[in-house]
Amino acid sequence: MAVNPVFVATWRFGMDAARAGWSRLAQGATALDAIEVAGNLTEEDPTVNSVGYGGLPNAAGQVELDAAIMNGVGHWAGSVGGLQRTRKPISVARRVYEKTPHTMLVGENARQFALRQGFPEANLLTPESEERYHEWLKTQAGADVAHFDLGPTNSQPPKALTPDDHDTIGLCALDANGDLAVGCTTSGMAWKVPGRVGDSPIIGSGLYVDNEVGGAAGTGHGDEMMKACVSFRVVMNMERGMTPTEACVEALRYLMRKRPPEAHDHYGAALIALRKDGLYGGAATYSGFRHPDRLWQWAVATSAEPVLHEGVYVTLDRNLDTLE
Ligand code: SD4
Repeated sequence: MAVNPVFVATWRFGMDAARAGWSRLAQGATALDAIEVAGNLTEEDPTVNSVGYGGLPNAAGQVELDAAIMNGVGHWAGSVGGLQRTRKPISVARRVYEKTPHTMLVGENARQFALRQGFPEANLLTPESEERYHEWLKTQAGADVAHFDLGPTNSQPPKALTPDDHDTIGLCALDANGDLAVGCTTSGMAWKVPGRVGDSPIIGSGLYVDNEVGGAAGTGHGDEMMKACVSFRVVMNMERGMTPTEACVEALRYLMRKRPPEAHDHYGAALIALRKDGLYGGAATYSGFRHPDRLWQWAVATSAEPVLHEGVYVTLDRNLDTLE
């Protein structure tokens, strides 16, 4: 029996991805293909400065991309970390699982793999992202930014997010066959320490899907989120019978419970989830994403025109649907 397709994407700019993904699903595309198309759309948009071409660089001025794709059918996953000078990283991630016996490739060797697969070498900096990098450099007072550690160490509270730090696109799709796929693609945190890989390409952290249960994807402070395998937890919560929203809320609370309060007062973490039956949901930490410049919004398409959702905002003991 044909299922009504659903496409869910993180953030307001995910509206375009949701529209493109859903339209593919409506034409009969698989969830996996719809995820790739929607991911590419965002990666190729130079105005989105946190994903793909036009993404903000690391402290050394290099754009390092993280991306992953996971197919519910066959439980396949492919992923790339720290990929430089290559456009469409989610497509490279798909090639990793389609063309190699492996799941994740990183750094220069991931780039060499992409070249061999026919992805041309590309400059990922736009004039705008380069200018913003030079503006940021001026604030660093001549430090050797390519070699120093930025901000507090792991044993201290995480650095509060700035608007530059967020906006990974996380994607969940349910196709007309009732199959699921998920994706995640990002340039990661702006001005990160060179070589840093975030949660987005880590299966179970940035994304996870179980074709019998549902899928999930995350955005926010990856160094926090990967400590709790949040996407895996969301899917396991749904398997135990929670709704997608309840599953996201519980996973965020788990992360907050595990980390000291001074840590979770500072970070933003947000999750989307899509269940096998088409029910969807999302949630974010109130402390990180309550700022008017950084509202937790996510796009859902169940028909040609997606709808923008906001919230649920979560503290350790309360759910707050919208800003107070
Ligand atoms: C990272 N999770 O690299 C990404 C960044 C992000 O919203 O999603 N920010 O940590």
